[in-house]
Amino acid sequence: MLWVLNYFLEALRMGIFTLMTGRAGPSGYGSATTAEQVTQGADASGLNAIVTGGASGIGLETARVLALRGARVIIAARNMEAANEAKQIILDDCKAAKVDVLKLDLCSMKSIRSFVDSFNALDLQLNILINNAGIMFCPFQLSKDGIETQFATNHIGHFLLTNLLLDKMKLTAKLTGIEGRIVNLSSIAHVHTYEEGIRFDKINDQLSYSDKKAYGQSKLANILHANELSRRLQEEGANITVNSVHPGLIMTNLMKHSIVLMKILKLLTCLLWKNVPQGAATTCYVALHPNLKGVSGKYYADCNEFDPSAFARDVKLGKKLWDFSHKMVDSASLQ
Ligand SMILES: NC(=O)c1ccc[n+]([C@@H]2O[C@H](COP(=O)([O-])OP(=O)(O)OC[C@H]3O[C@@H](n4cnc5c(N)ncnc54)[C@H](OP(=O)(O)O)[C@@H]3O)[C@@H](O)[C@H]2O)c1
Ligand SMILES: *C1O[C@H](CO)[C@@H](O)[C@H](O)[C@H]1NC(C)=O
Ligand SMILES: *[C@@H]1O[C@H](CO)[C@@H](O)[C@H](O)[C@H]1NC(C)=O
Repeated sequence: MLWVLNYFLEALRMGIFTLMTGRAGPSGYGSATTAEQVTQGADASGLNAIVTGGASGIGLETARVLALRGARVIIAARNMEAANEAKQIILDDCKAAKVDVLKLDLCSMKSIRSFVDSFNALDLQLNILINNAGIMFCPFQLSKDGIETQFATNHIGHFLLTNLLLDKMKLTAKLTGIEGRIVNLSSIAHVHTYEEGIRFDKINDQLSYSDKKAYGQSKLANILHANELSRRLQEEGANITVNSVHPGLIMTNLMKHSIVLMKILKLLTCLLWKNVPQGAATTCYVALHPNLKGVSGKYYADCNEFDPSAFARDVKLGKKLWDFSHKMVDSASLQ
């Protein structure tokens, strides 16, 4: 149960009092802020956004609120039935919403490539990419490409997706003069990972696999990645920001692999939990708020900036992960 202690210590470091009371931080928003509140007055009309995992949980609420503010939203989901239901929920809430649904399985590089082909066929610009889909605490399993599934879904899948969409985002930012934004869903759980941060030589090692640490490792990878990409884009002078987010603790389908444990945990720590509209607030803040103009390579929770762990701030580790991920994608596409 070391993971519970680690999460708790991290919550303490981040200011557990603010979390429990919902008191606003320096940005004027806090843990009680909802996605609608944080985007009040924002005009996203004319913007196109992709939300991965937008068929449920925080992703669905994010998609709904972006659409409510006028954005055209593409829900990228592996379960098309759930995605179409999500689309209907959004339309019921706002008749004028512009929502499309496209199939994407982040656990399969083939699926990611065909998603990007379908998206390109729509001939749309792309302003916002929300890398939200994720899985947590699952038993050891290999993806279709032979990669441990939490690392494959949460990190490698989004790595490939982001890289394949990047040219389109750069071109959009150039043509429109509007800043592109990439938001990465990470987690407080990034503090509880393997001893070496990222286990480059043991990603697929079943014997020493820990479902909790593998999740933490993948969420650490999300931050490292966002930071490395942010550096690269700044170097190129591309008008695209990349930031990571911890959405808070929210009871969603994500908990399905450890539902009993999570329910007990929630009972004991109920004041630390948020509802879904609050859970989507930080994502929407980072995706739309004018405060974030030009801000890149940062980590947010409760709509305020925080320092992530030492591993997550390690530039060398970020570069190493970038090269490692590239090799992983290249070797999988040779098979
Ligand atoms: N809830 C929390 O307390 C919490 C805390 C920290 C971070 N987060 C992060 O927040 C994000 C959203 O989580 P959530 O709580 O909203 O959970 P959720 O309701 O389970 O949403 C995750 C979504 O990702 C999708 N997904 C999973 N694997 C996929 C794949 N291979 N291809 C395409 N889509 C896939 C799921 O689709 P299926 O239904 O088909 O599986 C689901 O729609 C995750 O990245 C999570 O790590 C959540
Ligand atoms: C976050 O961003 C990078 C792209 O820079 C991607 O490779 C990484 O896996 C993303 N992860 C998620 C889930 O947001
Ligand atoms: C980048 O985007 C911002 C915000 O949309 C805009 O104000 C700025 O002019 C853009 N810069 C360039 C170089 O296009």
